[in-house]
Parts: sequence; structure tokens; C-alpha cells
Amino acid sequence: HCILDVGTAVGQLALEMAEQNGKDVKFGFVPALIVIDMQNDFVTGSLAVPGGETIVDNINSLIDLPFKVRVATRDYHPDKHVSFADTHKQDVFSKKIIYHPEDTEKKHGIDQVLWPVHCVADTPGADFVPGLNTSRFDIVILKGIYPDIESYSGFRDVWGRRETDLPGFLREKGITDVYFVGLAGDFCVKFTALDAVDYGFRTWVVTDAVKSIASDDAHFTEMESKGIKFLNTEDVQVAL
Ligand code: VGL
Ligand code: ZN
Repeated sequence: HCILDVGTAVGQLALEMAEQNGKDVKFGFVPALIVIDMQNDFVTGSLAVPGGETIVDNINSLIDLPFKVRVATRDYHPDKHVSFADTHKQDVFSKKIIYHPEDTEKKHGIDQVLWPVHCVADTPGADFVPGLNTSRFDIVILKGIYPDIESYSGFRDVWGRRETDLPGFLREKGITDVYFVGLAGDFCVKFTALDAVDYGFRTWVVTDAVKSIASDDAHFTEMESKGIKFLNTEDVQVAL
């Protein structure tokens, strides 16, 4: 199953992407669905993404398509996580320079956006949203699990130092194409999708199964400039 049909618009796009990538052309078509952070806190909780509940149906219908694997990520933080404003006693949505906990010299500081407390391990806010069909996930990747390290991407932390099990899992399954859905389009979806390109996968974002915290426009342009392609749920149904 899952032979790429170059006669379709989506098939043509995949060919274009393969050509753009040059050295990294992947033959065949072995698609994975990656469902990002469909958790209570991002839908109805402390960091609710506008319209988050409206994408559950599209995601469920995608889950039933013949993907080789279905992956879910969960944001899963200890209760004094570095990304929480409360941890630093500052206002939410401000920034702080953070340094990697293992560095002795403080020279690799990066901006850390400070968020409300969200997706604390073992709390209902970190659970999958009700109504999401979780029964077919082949693997669930937890991220942001270390107190001092932020992780927007499902592949690795913001420092790029420690990988999750996701890269190895996708390689082991022979995946060529990854399709992203979930929350939030301008954070975890974007950073995981950008990493997917770096890891050599043809990368697709299903726009009617993604919602963002702020406006999509700038973020989608950034993704597009890295070779990520956009389509909607119906296009994926045709492609698969
Ligand atoms: C996310 C902000 C903080 C996300 C996670 O899933 O997009 N956003 N942690
Ligand atoms: Zn988080």
C-alpha cells in the first residue's frame, strides 16, 4: 500500500520536494502521521489554543487512514519547569535568557518564552483531550520532561543536545514522509516540522488539523521557506 501517485497534486508536490532536497531524495512513500500535543491544557486548560477543540474530528479521520505509523507527542513538564513564569516569579509571556544546565561557562544563552503552568506530568492538563482516538498510536513521545530544558520539538530539546526516541523510531520504520497535525501551529508543530526537514523527511503540515496561539502567517511562511508543504485533510485522504 501507500504507493505515491505522481498523477495527483500531492504526488507532484512530493516529487518537487524530493528534487529540491537534491542529495536527500527519498524513494518510495512510507507516511507517518504525527499528532502534536493534543492535550487538555492546550485545548481547554491554562494554555488553550483558540479553536483547538475544532480539529479533533479531522485528526481522528486522519488517524484512520493507512499511515505506516501514527505517533503522538505530549508536552510533559515537571512542576517547576524552566518554561513556567511561576518558576521565575515573572509575568506570563515574557522572555528570559536561559543557559544550558550542563554548561560551566554561560555562553550559550537562548531566549526562553515564559508560559503559564501547563501540562504538568501526571495531571489532567497533560492528558490527551477527550474525543481524540488514542487507541492507534504506535508510540507516544514525552517532551519537556527535564526541569531545566525546554523542548518544543518532538525530535530533540531546544538546545539540540538530547534526542527523543522519535528520530530512531521513524528511521526504523522506514518512514519517508511525515504529516503534522495538532497544537500549537506556531510552536510545537512548527519546531517539530522544521526538525523533520533537518532529519531528512519530506514534511507536510495539514492546515485544517492545526491551530496556532497567534497568527499562522509568519510561521507558515517560515516553514514554507524550509521546504515544508501545506495541504488539508481532504488532500491527505486522496494521497493515501
Ligand atoms: C507548546 C508552549 C509551551 C506547544 C508547548 O505544544 O506548542 N507551546 N509548551
Ligand atoms: Zn510546554
